[in-house]
Amino acid sequence: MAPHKIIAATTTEALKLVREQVGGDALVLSTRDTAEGVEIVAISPEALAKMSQRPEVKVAPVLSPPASAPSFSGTAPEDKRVDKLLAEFSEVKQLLQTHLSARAWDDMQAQSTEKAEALRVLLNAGFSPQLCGETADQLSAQGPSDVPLMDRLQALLESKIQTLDPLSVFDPGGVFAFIGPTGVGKTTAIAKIAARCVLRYGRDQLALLTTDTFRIGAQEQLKVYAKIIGVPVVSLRDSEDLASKLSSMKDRRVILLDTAGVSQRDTQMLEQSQLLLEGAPALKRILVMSSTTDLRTQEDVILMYQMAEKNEKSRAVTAAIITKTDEAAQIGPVLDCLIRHQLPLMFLANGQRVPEDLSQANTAYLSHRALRPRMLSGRLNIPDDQIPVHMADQLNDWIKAS
Ligand SMILES: Nc1nc2c(ncn2[C@@H]2O[C@H](COP(=O)(O)OP(=O)(O)O)[C@@H](O)[C@H]2O)c(=O)[nH]1
Ligand SMILES: [Mg+2]
Repeated sequence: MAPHKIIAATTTEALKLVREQVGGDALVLSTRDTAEGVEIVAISPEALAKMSQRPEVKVAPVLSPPASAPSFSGTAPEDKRVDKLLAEFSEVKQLLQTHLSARAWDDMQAQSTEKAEALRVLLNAGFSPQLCGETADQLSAQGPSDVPLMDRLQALLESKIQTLDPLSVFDPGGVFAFIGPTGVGKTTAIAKIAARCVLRYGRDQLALLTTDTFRIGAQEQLKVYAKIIGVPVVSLRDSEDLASKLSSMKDRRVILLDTAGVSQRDTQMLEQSQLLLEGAPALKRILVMSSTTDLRTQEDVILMYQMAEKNEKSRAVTAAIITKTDEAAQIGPVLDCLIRHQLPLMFLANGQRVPEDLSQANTAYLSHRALRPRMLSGRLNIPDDQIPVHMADQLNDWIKAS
């Protein structure tokens, strides 16, 4: 159960051996260059836990121990010391991982300039380290090719975006709730889609509903659009209301439900999810995602919605809409979330005009634009020497693939 010392010609090989001999979750304790090659000392988490267990010392029963006798009873100061050690250990681990990542990056640049270039392009386009690592691996697995790198990357990205024909979504009919945080463009998207539904199914086959009773004026916005296209709008307040309103609209083929613009971290979001679950169990969810939202916030939104509606297949998101592609400098982050969560993309909204600025998802356009961010300043690009820091957590994946 002691730490393992492993020596190999390159860091990549040494880490491969660590993975094989100590396990995928091995903790690297030290690394250095030796005459025989790169030396890595690693330990498994189980062995570390065993080593850090406090010794069980049997103290002879004495009536009054001497004042200087050490205490082994697991006192609070002792616990603090262990916590401090663990915190220091995790800091050292982070440092080593970044250091190893830098070496793996050097190795990669030396061995496969295409793979390194692919990583550089994808990271600068705003994709997550996870997707960057995976896509660069796929590219290098294709082997040598005469096709330019950007074209190959574009094709790879394109193949990862799932799309859905809007007709297949709305033709069967039903209740469609548009969900997403404040200001992403839900109401505007509903207005654009409603105009298309009127043309396809007729005015008497469509109704608009809103749960957006939180903000003054929110319903007015929908009412204005509804008036223009000549369809009714109903406001909802509680779950009973929703169920009864829906049953009174059985003759309508498509019902578009506008939800309140609440933060994903607000309790109102949970209340609203509950209202939809109870009032319309068969409802389909359409997630509206703005391309101007940053990667972490977008991820947070998706995870919070998943938590609010957990464990029910029927509650999964049916389709996604990406809005504000006209405003975003880069669309990598929103595409990244779409791809990693396997959300089928239905529409793209590229402007404020109702009903014009809405088009069916075009994967070739999306991947082309994603790889060529419209940044005015190249100064925001990630410098080469910082790439390993961004990719440190992906280190294990690199080693696995190489
Ligand atoms: N530039 C741009 N603005 C949009 C787009 N979609 C919606 N908006 C604007 O974003 C703002 C918020 O839209 P709204 O539909 O009220 O968002 P909601 O809170 O999610 O319902 C409004 O000013 C819309 O005109 C789009 O695709 N591009
Ligand atoms: Mg709204």
